Amino acid sequence: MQRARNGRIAETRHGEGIRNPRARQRALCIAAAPGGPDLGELRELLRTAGVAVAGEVLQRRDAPDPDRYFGRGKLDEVRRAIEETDANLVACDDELLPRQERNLEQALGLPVIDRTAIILDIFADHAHSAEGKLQVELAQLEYNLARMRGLWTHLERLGAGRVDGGIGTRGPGETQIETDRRLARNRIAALKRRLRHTKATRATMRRERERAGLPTVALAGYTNAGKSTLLNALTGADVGVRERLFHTLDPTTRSLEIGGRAYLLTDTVGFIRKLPHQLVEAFSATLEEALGADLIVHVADASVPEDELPEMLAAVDDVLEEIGAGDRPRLLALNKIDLLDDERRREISFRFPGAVQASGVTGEGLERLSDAIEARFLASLRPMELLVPYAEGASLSELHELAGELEREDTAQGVLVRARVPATAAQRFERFALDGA
Ligand SMILES: Nc1nc2c(ncn2[C@@H]2O[C@H](COP(=O)(O)OP(=O)(O)OP(=O)(O)O)[C@@H](O)[C@H]2O)c(=O)[nH]1
Ligand SMILES: [Mg+2]
Repeated sequence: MQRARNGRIAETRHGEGIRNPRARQRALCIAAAPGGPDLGELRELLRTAGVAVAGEVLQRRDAPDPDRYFGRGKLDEVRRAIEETDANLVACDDELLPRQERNLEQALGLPVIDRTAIILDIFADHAHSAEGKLQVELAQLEYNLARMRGLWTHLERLGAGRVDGGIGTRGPGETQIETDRRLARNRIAALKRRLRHTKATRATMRRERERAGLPTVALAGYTNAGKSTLLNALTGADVGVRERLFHTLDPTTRSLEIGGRAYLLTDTVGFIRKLPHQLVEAFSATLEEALGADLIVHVADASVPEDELPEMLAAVDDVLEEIGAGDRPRLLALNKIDLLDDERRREISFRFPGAVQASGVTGEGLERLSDAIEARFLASLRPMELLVPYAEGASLSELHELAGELEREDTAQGVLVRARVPATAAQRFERFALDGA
């Protein structure tokens, strides 16, 4: 398994997308959770990764077994299920500790993959841009590095436990792993350098956009909620839309006109429960930038089962918090309402009174969504009273662009201006503010 993983990394390094590397794999899904696990999402992840689902073994328990994920009795059940279903792979709904994964593989005699490995695989398959590929490779390497360390201590234990040939068995393996780890670390450092470089390029572009003074809006939300569909419907863009998870990895920005003012609308990568932290970290630069927007429209799929909606909303809130966008102004858009009957629509209006209900497919509610975006923006404008010296003509014309309508009066000291300025730009004009303004 370890070798297979390393092989996978070597392949992605050459930038070739691997089509359905797990095709013809038949997974037995396992999960343990206090409330009784629900495997719908794991099945969906596997389907996206091209793996067939052979069966499932679930256990209601407070916390997974620290060594083997399941207890011994449950493992017997898994063994029987593997025979019955002819599975050739075991897929776990949680991220496994390297130790748990190794012990499970030993106990079951089959490769074991965890939720994180599956999500990383999907991301590797869906990454198109140079930056996206770098980010995914970085996340995969970080994940694998932890596993190599696990394997290393395992070999050491194995060697130490054996009386004859202990040193002999330990030496080569350890050397190989040390070399692998060193290579992985070098590669991680190189990837981080290149990502820092792309981040700097993006920062320049961002400054240019800020100079243009356009308010920015980011679409964020659970994977498959319909963010790209909404971007397309609102701006006439043709971003790819598909019934699969993590279709979008790279942010796309398009302009959108509401009430005569241009806005920049950005589509972003989808989130999921238990999103691998390596991915959050690898994508944090792109996300930070997109989600530093004037407004985050949190897009949610209103057609999911009632009890899942709050969980999905919370998962998105958690990631936003984690990447430092928790305090951005937020607007909730409940998408796919075309799939709801009147009763359910009333229920969700009652539960989420501040949210906009919309459908990116039928176009229903899109005007309400645009109006809500505009209202949020107008409410965020800051009234300012400024005295701009005649020598600062550039600032004056910038103000005209940003604030649209403004009152101006020529005085001996300069131009006296009363304007409503976007909060993000207000700082640049503070030096002209009159006392008490
Ligand atoms: N019925 C219905 N389906 C929708 C609506 N919006 C999106 N969909 C469908 O939901 C699926 C996912 O849509 P996307 O726009 O790709 O979702 P996304 O949020 O961009 O997903 P990721 O990029 O994977 O995170 C597609 O099959 C869409 O056709 C909607 O308003 N109504
Ligand atoms: Mg998308």
